[in-house]
Amino acid sequence: MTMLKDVIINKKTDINPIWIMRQAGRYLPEFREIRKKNSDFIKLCLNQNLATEITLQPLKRFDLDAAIIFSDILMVPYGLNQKVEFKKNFGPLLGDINIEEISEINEDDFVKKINPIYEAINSVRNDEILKNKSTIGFVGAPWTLLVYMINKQSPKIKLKDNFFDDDILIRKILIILEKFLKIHIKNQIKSGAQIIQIFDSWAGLLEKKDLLNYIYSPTLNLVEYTKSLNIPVICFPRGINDYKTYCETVKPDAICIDYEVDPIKISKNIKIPVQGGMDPKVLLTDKENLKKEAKKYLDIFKDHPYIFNLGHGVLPETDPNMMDCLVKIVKDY
Ligand code: 1CP
Repeated sequence: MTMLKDVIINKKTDINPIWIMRQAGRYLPEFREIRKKNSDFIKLCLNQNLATEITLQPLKRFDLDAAIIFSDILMVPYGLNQKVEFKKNFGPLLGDINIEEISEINEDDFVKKINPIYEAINSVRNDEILKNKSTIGFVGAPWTLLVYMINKQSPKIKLKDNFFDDDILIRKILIILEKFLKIHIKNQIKSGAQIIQIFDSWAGLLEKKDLLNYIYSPTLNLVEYTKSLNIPVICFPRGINDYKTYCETVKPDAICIDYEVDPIKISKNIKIPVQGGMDPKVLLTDKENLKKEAKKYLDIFKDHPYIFNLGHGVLPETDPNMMDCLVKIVKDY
């Protein structure tokens, strides 16, 4: 059993595995080298050999305990025939939704369109470097995908004023997303993913009254489905505030926390294994501060099953030497 699974399933507290959200990506010069030559991000995600290579890049540098497959949550809207582009200095830009067209897509069309992702998972899983380490597959949570599909750009830029107006459209999309996210989860597992993480990066945008409809119940369905395939599932509802209710309602096997919540409160209130928390900006400071901040999390979760990670993705301006230092701090703890 890998360390990661041992923490999640057997609730081990004497080991602290580490992996980092967005560990494969923009802060690594070897990624930027490949990215420079591949201006179409979707095509890059669908290039089996390059996706495999990029996934393994951070593992060649650092003693991380898991690989997260190089792909994107927006590959699902892409598989559903919504236009998805990544524009430089802007982020994702999606096309209009044609609900009739999306409703007609079947499993075969969807799988065919994004099949190289599954092939990349398979080659990552079989790489020597992953012996005794975990391969993590992922999906975006239905709510976060809905945000991108309807808003058509990052809500960081602006969330449409009339976002919730077309209630019928929203309900139709959520049903379609549930079906195809399950297909995507199933195929990642079949190809070798040993753990699934569900990213709900925009969970913090909702008011409390809307959590049940948009977050709790659609995510619970995916969690139950993943568990039924005997694969542990980690949820990351960034900005949710009330992590306790989230865990009790959605029942993931482990919970990934963001950098705005108080880790002491989490360690007291939450019984399931915890992952993450440290502010990615700490990696932009100095080694002494990094040591202090990393130890803070390790100390707080000393008697709790805990997977080291950040409270959001590693920032592009991070010095890889700081990442190296972080991995060593966690391993030497
Ligand atoms: O070079 C580039 O410009 C591409 C940058 C990039 C990368 C490296 C994007 C565009 N996606 C990714 C990879 C990616 N995305 C991974 C790979 C595995 C890893 O190393 O972790 C994963 C897990 C994701 C997941 C993802 N994509 C999320 C959830 C996690 C999070 O950061 O909150 C989200 C919200 C996206 C959408 C997305 N993809 C890319 C961008 C720029 C964005 C938009 C983010 C925003 O709205 O600001």
